[in-house]
Amino acid sequence: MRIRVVNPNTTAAMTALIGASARAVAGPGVLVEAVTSAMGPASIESHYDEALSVPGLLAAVAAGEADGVDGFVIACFGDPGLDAARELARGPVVGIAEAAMHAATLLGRGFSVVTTLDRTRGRAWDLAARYVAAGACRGVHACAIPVLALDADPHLADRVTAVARLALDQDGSDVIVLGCAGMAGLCDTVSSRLGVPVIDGVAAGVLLVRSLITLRLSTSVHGEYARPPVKEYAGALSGFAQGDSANSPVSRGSRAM
Ligand code: 2AL
Repeated sequence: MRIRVVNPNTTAAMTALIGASARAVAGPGVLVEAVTSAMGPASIESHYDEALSVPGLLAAVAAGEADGVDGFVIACFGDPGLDAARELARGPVVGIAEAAMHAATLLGRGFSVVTTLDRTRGRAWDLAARYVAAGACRGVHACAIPVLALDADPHLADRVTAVARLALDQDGSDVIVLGCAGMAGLCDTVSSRLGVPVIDGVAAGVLLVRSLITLRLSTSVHGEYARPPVKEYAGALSGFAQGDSANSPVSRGSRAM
């Protein structure tokens, strides 16, 4: 089984961290292919970044389709391009916020998210409103560290632990969700310090996709996630038009289910 984990920002060092977290849980018989988006922002921490990360993400999904991978994880906590990726891929596609928030609801009555910058909190709330029942997400807290500063911060685990401890107290939550793919290595440390489950969406996403593939389940093409209609795309995005597979960065595969 091949699972492609796409880092939709263009920072290869972060992809290496994401790949290590994914491989640590993938299990035997699962080949994890961690790839970096070829175009877009170096990190995703605004709505603008997120919007402009989507073409690169979709190109990476299309390349995975052409290579015959079995499923995808979108390894950014804003889950950029998730619905669009589902329209392109034959296999299941899961976002890391989606995977982590769903997992959190299986482990406690309420969870808190610990994310990077304050300005990314709104997106996390939007995703919680989409994915989980009202009240399940009890708080979203920022640790005020930019995405690309995470791996160089010698106090990262301390900072995330302190913010998570505050979140548990303030929100009355039972579970912590880490709100950035760049926090992937912190679960065990923060969990052992706080005594609550701490969820990394990269690991949760890989195992969720693995489960769906094992169950021979994939995205339904019955309704909204049917293939996008064929039409012209203009300008810099002309190569993204569906139906012209010859030169397209998002050429189609065929999906049975
Ligand atoms: C992220 C993430 O996971 N990757 C990225 O570039 N930005 N999330 C975040 N909350 O900052």
